[in-house]
Amino acid sequence: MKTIYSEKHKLRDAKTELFGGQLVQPFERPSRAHYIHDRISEVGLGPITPPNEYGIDPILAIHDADFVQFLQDAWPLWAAAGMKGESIPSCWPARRMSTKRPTHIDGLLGYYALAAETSLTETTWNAAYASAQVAITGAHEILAGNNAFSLCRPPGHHAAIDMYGGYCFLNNAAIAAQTLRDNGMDRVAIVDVDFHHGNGTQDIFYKRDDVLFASLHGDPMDAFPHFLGHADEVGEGKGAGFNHNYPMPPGTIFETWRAALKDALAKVAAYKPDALIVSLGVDTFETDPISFFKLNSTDFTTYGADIAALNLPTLFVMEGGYDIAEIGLNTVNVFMGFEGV
Ligand code: SP5
Ligand code: ZN
Repeated sequence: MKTIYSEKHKLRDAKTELFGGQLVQPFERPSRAHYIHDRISEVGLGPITPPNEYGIDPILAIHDADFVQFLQDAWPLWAAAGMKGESIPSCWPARRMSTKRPTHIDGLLGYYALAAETSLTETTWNAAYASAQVAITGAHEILAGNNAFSLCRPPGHHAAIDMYGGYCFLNNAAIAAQTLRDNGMDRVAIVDVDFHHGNGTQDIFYKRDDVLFASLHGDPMDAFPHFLGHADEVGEGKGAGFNHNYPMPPGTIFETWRAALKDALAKVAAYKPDALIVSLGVDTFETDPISFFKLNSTDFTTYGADIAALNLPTLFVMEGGYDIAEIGLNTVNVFMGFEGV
């Protein structure tokens, strides 16, 4: 299987993440992609190639133009306001407050952020843009009849139509799905196996029946993003019945998780999509520092084979995973299972 990878991911290298009341080194850091890249080379999974340049239009097919402009303007505005650290939101339009879009950068950050842990930096936009190109290039591999892995970094599944956060800025998997739709595919399914609920992807496709979304994740009662991902969120309007959430409690073991995956895959099979996109986060691993599922390394191989059994054109898009020493092994194990090696 071919991997698409851009060196530009290194431009996303924030120094700060708000975690437990302290500013710590971000869990989502450049070495994540390096470990995955190295493991792919080590096992000889297939060629690793840079993305093509598809421009801004496929991004604007998913995200609001004012939001995309904000991602580019935020750092210059922050710096011009004389701020000393990285760009962190500190206030929000909470219940019964105005939804008018403010002009001051502090207001804009609260307007477009869904969480405070994700600092913006001078070159974050450049990395997010390159990550989206990696996803779009992967979608074009699917259109050409090949399965592929888009080694996206920064990740994307928390990014909504007009919101960033959860280490995500542009929704790479959603942009890839829309690329498939805009190039002749009628139905696309997205299965999100990252530990966290894919709130952004759900938001984007919630009222649509042409992209089915299923997410397995830590129950939002206990886990980020806390405010979306419940089982009763099933889609709206035309989209009713095309959104499937599988929230699971702390300590969930593979047997339970795999039963949920099989249920989700059965729904995908019944939908008869032209292609499958897997939002692949390996933060379900037992020693992930911010998550609470109990998958071990061989479980990733097992579920890779479960996904292959669908026999659909499949694009894997990288999302989370923060036990960095094991991220290469766990990610590539999914592909080993998928390819039956
Ligand atoms: C792409 C992705 O995996 N994003 C995850 C973003 C999670 N950010 C908030 C994490 C808050 C974690 N609190 C964990 C407490 C652990 N004891
Ligand atoms: Zn995650």
